[in-house]
Amino acid sequence: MSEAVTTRYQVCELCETGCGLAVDVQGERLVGVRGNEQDVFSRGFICPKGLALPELEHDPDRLKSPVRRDASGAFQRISWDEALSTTAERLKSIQRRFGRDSVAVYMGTPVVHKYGALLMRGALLGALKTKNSTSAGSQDTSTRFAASYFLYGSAFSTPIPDLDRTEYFLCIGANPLVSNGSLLTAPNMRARLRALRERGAKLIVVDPRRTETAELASEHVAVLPGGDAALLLGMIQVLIERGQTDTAWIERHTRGFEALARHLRSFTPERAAQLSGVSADTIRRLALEFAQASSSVAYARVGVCNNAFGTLASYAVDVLNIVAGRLGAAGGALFAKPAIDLPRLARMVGADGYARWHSRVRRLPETAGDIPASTLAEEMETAGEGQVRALVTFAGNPVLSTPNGGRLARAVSKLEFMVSIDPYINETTRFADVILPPCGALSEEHVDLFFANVAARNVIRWTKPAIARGADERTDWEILLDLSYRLGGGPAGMAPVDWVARQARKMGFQFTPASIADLAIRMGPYGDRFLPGHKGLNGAKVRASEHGVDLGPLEPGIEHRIFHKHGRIELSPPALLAAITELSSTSERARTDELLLIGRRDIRSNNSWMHNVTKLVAGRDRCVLLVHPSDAARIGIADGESATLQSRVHRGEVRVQITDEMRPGVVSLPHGWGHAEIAAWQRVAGAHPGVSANDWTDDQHVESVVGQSILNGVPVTLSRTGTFASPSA
Ligand SMILES: Nc1nc2c(c(=O)[nH]1)N[C@H]1C(S)=C(S)[C@@H](COP(=O)(O)OP(=O)(O)OC[C@H]3O[C@@H](n4cnc5c(=O)[nH]c(N)nc54)[C@H](O)[C@@H]3O)O[C@H]1N2
Ligand SMILES: Nc1nc2c(c(=O)[nH]1)N[C@H]1C(S)=C(S)[C@@H](COP(=O)(O)OP(=O)(O)OC[C@H]3O[C@@H](n4cnc5c(=O)[nH]c(N)nc54)[C@H](O)[C@@H]3O)O[C@H]1N2
Ligand code: SF4
Ligand SMILES: [Mo]
Repeated sequence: MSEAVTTRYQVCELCETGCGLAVDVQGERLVGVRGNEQDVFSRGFICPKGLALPELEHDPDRLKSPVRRDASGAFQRISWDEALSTTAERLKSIQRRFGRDSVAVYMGTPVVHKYGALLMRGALLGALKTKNSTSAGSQDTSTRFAASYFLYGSAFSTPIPDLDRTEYFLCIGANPLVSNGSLLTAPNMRARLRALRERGAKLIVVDPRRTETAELASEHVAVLPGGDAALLLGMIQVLIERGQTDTAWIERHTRGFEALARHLRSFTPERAAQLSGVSADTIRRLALEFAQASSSVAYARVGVCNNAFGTLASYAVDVLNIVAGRLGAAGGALFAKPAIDLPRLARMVGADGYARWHSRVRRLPETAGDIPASTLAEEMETAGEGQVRALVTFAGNPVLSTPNGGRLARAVSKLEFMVSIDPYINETTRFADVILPPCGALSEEHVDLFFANVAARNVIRWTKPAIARGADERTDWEILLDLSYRLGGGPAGMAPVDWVARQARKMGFQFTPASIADLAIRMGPYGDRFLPGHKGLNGAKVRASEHGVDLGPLEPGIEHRIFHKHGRIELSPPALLAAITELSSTSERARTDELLLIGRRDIRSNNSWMHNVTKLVAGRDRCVLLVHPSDAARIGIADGESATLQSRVHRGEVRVQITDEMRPGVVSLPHGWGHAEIAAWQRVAGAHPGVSANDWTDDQHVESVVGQSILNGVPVTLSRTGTFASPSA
């Protein structure tokens, strides 16, 4: 007789949306995943990636135990104890000989999705104490972090659009219909954006490509890649000049407005038009519409964060909201009030800051604890004190996700030692000496942490593991903690606390993410503060609510997210006034045969790592270069042909798809492909290899405030294969 199917409730951690899942289990085997209709946050929504979770969990190519690379390059199974002790000894030995900075750390996106990993990442960093620590965040969010740090005094003060109430949504460099929303955790974007249009509100999409989101919009503005800062500053200047700013609000809540206004004088709509590729009339009209709508909000994401003026543009988005009186207002940009107060937690553990240290070779600044990922290869290749000799990657694939990935692969292959915490042998981890694979995400608890700070509704969920893990499987945080102890550290990453934790551990007490989360909830804005009989929240109460605890809609107000000692929003931070000056002296792009390369995401894909699931890669090839018909005609290439794409750092073949979705002069290639090298270890991905966009992006071309990689707006030339494109000056 077959066992009965039971349903358990979990949260999907594959993307920022965090949909509630109903997980059907037979015995301990996962048999199906559905959206959980009772989930207080997502109310049953689920996307194709969530539905593919069983295939992902059961993927036969996932590593189930630690492995070591032997002399022939093959991976051999080893025990946890051997893997962890080898790793700790090698890392310690390298740091003893070459100093702390000789070990670099790269952490990828999944770290931010998992509360245990996020709370324990500090343990590893505290044990290693290297300044060469970087993450995927330095590829997509450092600019946003810096803008918030300057404006509000915390990198983690992140306003989000009040989508469900706004009358005017200016969506810039984001494609929420495909990404499901980023720094905007709101399930079911399609329904939300449709509802927005149906109630008569306007949706304006600013993007060099007519995206899936733009198809739903009232208006699509095809900006030039990298042109957003100029466009936004031009709009702000129009509002100042026309007296359309909210003077009373500005006076009460901000400082530095006069200095900003002086700096913006030269940003007339005509000047902004030259730099943004959007006409002066459109800039004027958008600005006035924005100010005159009964409510409005501007929001920007990856297309803006990782372009040439990413910090300035991220700051300008908020300044536009601020001068129009939209920050902290219903239908404008609101701050969440999560049960675990992320900005305060980040300050406590030292994760918040800017330029507290710099990279060795190029002197690029740290932002929120990360130096830019684009420094990795040069730090490995450049001899001298502090040269990187070893690498730890944790849930990342920098060879495919960071600029000039080919250079990074060559540098990584020459390291003295490398360890990766990852379930897959991927384009990066294939160089690791040791790989430590975690159990599947559904075998871990979930607590809403990072993304609750940018969620469209205040909720907290604490779910139990939906499926049991194998006896020899470990969670990410257990791996991090064990390794940290072996390196001489502990769970906090702070010497005195770690010393106490080590003593407590000898007596059998284990510091866990759960105990930290419980503490953070109890001391948070809804917490019981450890008072007996108090109605507030604690970990046990949250855990007892299977479908989550609803804490209500976002509320107007900004006070809880201003961390400057003076208590006001800083509108004139020197670094940003300097960036305005830098932008205003930029010259208009000369007309050449040069094209600008931008990225693209796909609903069934997630960066580089879900291409080993058949149903997520089936169908037509998605790793194609989108080219406007006028560019294709000029170059002489036909739809479906292969052509040669060349940048400063790379020349290679791509398959072309001709479409008028693109702004002329701009081409688009998705990142995260290029799996030919790993066909032996990821059989499905290897059969759908594609090419890696980051072979063409440039590690030496970075944004000026935080040094974030410029992954959107990379100069390239395209030519018929066999003909030679002369590189543009
Ligand atoms: N050209 C270009 N490049 C880009 C971008 C772009 O738009 N254009 N986007 C950038 C952005 S936004 C990002 S975030 C980065 C992403 O960069 P990365 O984070 O480096 O890349 P991912 O492909 O997300 O890699 C995730 C890795 O984590 C592993 N993994 C999955 N789940 C778990 C888990 O539970 N535990 C552990 N330990 N490992 C796990 C996967 O196997 C995979 O190897 O790429 C950036 N690169
Ligand atoms: N299905 C799916 N979902 C994902 C991911 C995924 O890979 N697949 N990745 C996840 C991750 S790590 C992140 S960070 C988020 C990203 O979430 P989003 O930012 O919403 O997603 P992108 O598709 O990168 O959107 C960037 C848009 O910017 C446009 N763009 C490029 N350059 C410029 C420019 O200079 N100016 C302007 N205005 N626009 C520009 C691009 O055409 C693109 O449409 O998505 C997350 N969700
Ligand atoms: S949108 Fe899809 S991938 Fe993202 S959390 Fe929801 S189900 Fe998971
Ligand atoms: Mo990202």
